[in-house]
Amino acid sequence: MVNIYQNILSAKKEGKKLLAVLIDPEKIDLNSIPSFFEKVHQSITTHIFVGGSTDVNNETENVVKAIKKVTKLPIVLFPGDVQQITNKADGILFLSLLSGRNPEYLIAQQIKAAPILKNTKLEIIPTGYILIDGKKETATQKVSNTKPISQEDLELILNTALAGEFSGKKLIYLEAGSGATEAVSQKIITVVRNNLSIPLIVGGGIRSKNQLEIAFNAGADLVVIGTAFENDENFFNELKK
Ligand code: 1GP
Repeated sequence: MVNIYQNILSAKKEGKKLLAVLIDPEKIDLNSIPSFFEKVHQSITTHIFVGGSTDVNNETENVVKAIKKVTKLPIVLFPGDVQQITNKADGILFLSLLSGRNPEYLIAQQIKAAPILKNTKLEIIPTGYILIDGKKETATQKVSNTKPISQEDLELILNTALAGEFSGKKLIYLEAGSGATEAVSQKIITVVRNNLSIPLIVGGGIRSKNQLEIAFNAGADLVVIGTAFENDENFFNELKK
């Protein structure tokens, strides 16, 4: 059995940086998965995240099954809502949208998910999810009907991350939103990292090796990249093992 969270903790302790490729079930073609994963396996990718703000065709389970056939990397659900839960994955980021004030995404979706998760063997990883302004209105914003925190409001970002840790979240995820024009700044990552004990995930708008290194060097333990790989699979060549 994979122990996703323990592996993240060990990597953090050893200073080994982790990269998750985010696969949006609405955007990937099932037939392209084997060739896509040939590239994934040649790269420094350590995790596969599957999810999106919406999944209107209920494709998540089929996509996870197809991925499972071609990889041994841990598959972690990153669901936009309760409909996207499938026991075919290895784990789930059990997200609370801490930056927002919409009870639906703070606790109501989680209550709906509870009886489903109780009957799965998914590793459940409580995650404080913090939406930060990436200078582009994102799907998460629209679906959750919440506002992101301004990148200028460092104090609110830090206090939100700390509140997450103090309420027992095992991970904090700083999210600029898929396709963000401005990724979470180096300064924000550094300040949050220096004050947090639990592992830190950063994602949204990272589309170059340089940006990835900036995020890692600033203190992100795990970086999530989706759009850059969707737009150009050659990006994997820049991230070879
Ligand atoms: C979005 O953080 C992820 O939820 C990844 O964002 O698609 O911009 O890489 P990108």
